[in-house]
Amino acid sequence: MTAEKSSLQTYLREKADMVEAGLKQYLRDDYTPAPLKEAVRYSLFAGGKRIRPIILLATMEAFGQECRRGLPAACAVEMLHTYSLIHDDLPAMDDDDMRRGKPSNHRVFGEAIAILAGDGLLTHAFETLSRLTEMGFPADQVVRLVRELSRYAGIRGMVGGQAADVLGENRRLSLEELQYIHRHKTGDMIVFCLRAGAILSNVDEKKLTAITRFGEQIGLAFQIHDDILDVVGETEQLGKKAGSDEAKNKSTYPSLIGLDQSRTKLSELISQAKESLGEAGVENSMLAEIADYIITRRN
Ligand code: GRG
Repeated sequence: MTAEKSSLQTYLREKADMVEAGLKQYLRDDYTPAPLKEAVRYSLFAGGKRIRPIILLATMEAFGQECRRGLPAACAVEMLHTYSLIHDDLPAMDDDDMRRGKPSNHRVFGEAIAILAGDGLLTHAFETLSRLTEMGFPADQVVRLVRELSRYAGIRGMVGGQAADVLGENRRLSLEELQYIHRHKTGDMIVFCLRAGAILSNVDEKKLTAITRFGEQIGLAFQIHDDILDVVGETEQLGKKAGSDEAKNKSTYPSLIGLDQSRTKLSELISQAKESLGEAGVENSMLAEIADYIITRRN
């Protein structure tokens, strides 16, 4: 069955299963102490959607590659993403008790082990990424991805966005400030996934630029939809407490421009994103369906 013919749900399930198996393979069990191991496994296998690694694999397929070869990069992204969720839930950050439908990591294992589980996943992500060499990718391509992941997850990327978010708490932000936070905190990891899939497919600069733009557009859309879900979603379905943005006095798209305008902005972003896909020459790939899924998902 080709990727185009399978339904989106089947496609997401198949790819999530591939990621699940890869995570087990690359995490391994050969480390101690046991509470650290349990805390790492608790969050990594707590039922995340795996949308970031799926985007990376789908990008490789869109550019005609055998996506399994990108599995080390896909798993590295999910490890890094899971670290960011564990740290985001800590009392010093968002102070959330629930994540992925379960008590958050520090509520089960305590703050010290939760911080270390996050640190461990962040570090292990780079060991996992380096395993691309075992898939036959040349060292210079792997080093390029190490640099890209450091850039998009680090101080110029996700961590920078998170810092701006923390510093902006309890203050009404301008739309520009909020967009900056969303672009970096959430968007940059999605941009990395698209760029990594494209780089591993050896695309030219023009296509890389177009696919990066697609990532920026769906990354912002992902977070705006997340803001909307926090207002209209149900705690049980979300797997975390609904209404927490308002309770924490956070600036969000709905709080700044209202629900209707937030939805309009979402549709605009997705149609622009599809134009970017066209410029990258992959408008008929699963990436187009994933863009639609991002703004219709319920959790
Ligand atoms: C503390 C050193 C240090 C760094 C902090 C915490 C952090 C770095 C960054 C936060 C990044 C963050 C939590 C962004 C929010 C992105 C978001 C919408 C997450 C939810 O992603 P989903 O919906 O969740 O893909 P699942 O559970 O499906 O994986």
